[in-house]
Amino acid sequence: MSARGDRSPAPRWAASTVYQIYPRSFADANGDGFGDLRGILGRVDYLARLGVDVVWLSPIYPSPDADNGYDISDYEGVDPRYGSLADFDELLAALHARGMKLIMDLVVNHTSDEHAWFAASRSSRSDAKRDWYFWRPARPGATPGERGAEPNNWGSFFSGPAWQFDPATGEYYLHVFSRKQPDLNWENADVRAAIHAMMRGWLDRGVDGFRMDVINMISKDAALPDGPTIPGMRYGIGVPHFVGGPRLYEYLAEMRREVFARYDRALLTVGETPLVTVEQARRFCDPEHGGLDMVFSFEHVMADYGASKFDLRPLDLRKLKAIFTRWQEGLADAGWNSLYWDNHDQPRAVSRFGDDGVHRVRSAKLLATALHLLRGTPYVYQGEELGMTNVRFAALGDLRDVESRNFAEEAIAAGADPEAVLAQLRAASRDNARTPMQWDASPNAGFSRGSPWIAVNPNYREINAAAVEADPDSVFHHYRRLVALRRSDPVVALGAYRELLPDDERVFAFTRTRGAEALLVLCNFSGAEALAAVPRARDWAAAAVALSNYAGAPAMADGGFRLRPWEAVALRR
Ligand code: TEU
Repeated sequence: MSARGDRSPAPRWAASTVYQIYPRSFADANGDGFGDLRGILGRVDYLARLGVDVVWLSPIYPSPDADNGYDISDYEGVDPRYGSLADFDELLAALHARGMKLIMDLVVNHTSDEHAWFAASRSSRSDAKRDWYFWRPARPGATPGERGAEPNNWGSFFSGPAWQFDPATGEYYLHVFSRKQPDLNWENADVRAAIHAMMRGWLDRGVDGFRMDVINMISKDAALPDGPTIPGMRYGIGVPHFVGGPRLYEYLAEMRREVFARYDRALLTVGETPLVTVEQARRFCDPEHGGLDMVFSFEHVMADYGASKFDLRPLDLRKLKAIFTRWQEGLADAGWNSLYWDNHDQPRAVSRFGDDGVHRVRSAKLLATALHLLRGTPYVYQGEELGMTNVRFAALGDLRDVESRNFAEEAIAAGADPEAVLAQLRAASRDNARTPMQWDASPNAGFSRGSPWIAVNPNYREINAAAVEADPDSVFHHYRRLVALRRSDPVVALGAYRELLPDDERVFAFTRTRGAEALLVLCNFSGAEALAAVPRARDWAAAAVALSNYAGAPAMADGGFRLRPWEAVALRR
């Protein structure tokens, strides 16, 4: 990365929009029911029409697929189900030819248990790669392999303990995700060097950067101590001992030296950092520390959590707004925000924060407006631009995701009512985001001529890309306008953010200003009319509509603007 005068390297991506592709569910060219690289290749013009600047590919590497490719068995190849390295090169060239960049998913907190490194590591206690993972004996006095004998009390994100007993050598290995995802030991310099070499390999191939999976978890407290416990919870909380760990910034500085500093073209680096705080985000983006362009924060997608991520509550808009405002203000002079509602881990935003019934189109556009007119780099997840919705899964057996399935299994074993568990997963399962992209009204939504690996959402006849591209008033064209506006309008890209009505329960109102230019953004997060009582509303009476999900500006009323149901409007002065 080239040196820059200012503290924050990120404004480089201020005018850019990123599009996330989840390859297994995007487009299937060979009819095996599974998306592939040639399928994506057939849709690059669609991406160009949407106008996005950067494509992020979720993992395409060889994988036994315990976690849909986030369990990698070979970092240097392409899984044959996705195609070949030659297909990859062709896709990269096709994107570059259209002025788009490509970033890869970098999943280096853990490998698959079927990676050759782990196969060697587990083969014997004296193997040269033993120390590449975390191997520990049973708790003193406990019988190895028995319940409660795990080296510490941490639970896995995907249910059960974070340790798996391996009878071959009589020890346990650590996996903070599934047991098929053993954690790499970054304390070992050879591990780090192997990862750096792999990263250089992809950059030499021409990729433009990385989305770095759970990168804030790579440094663990070497003592691996027990975590705090909560009454009623079966496992301790390991998070304080492995999120934002002691050597994290040192590892990132080394990665910058060994990898990124060797390239003089613009590379995009975005850290996926669950539980990250504003302070940490500033540090991640500081060239002297993390050196990343930006990180994904999670607070806004946890705003509706009840007791857990599987206990979603109706959104309290004030809480959501306070989170956005804290992040906007906290990264105003350093660091840079990543802006997202949807990704492959989140239920569909229009179902969760909007209204996927009668107001689906309007509320999908509102969510897009509220997010894309913030300061930061927006990410669009495949299908979001169609207004794709959650799925009404008929039975637990319809779910494919390891997190959802393990959760259901554990909850039901503990006595939960299966119907209640299904209801929880309908709202919260990651599979809501993972059903096939809806291209048209033909069978399987035009995703595949075979049998899709997960069922298509039955609403594809109404909600699909062919329909939205043909309709100038669609969610797709609204996203297209937002992407274009960000590129053409420095107020959108760089303007300062100020929130106006923090206590309003239904209206999200903010301004973006830069010199004499200003935008006023008003979003009514409800299906009823709402008064946006912004201070000095009259000053905006003659303002032009820069973008709206209704025809015409909202009516002025005493003390503000009268917003229609789910109305989202940006006024320019
Ligand atoms: O996710 C990290 C993560 O912590 C969560 O967002 C995750 O989705 C889970 O729901 C926690 O409860 C990343 C990837 O995006 C995800 O798909 C992978 O499963 C995970 O890491 C492991 O690689």
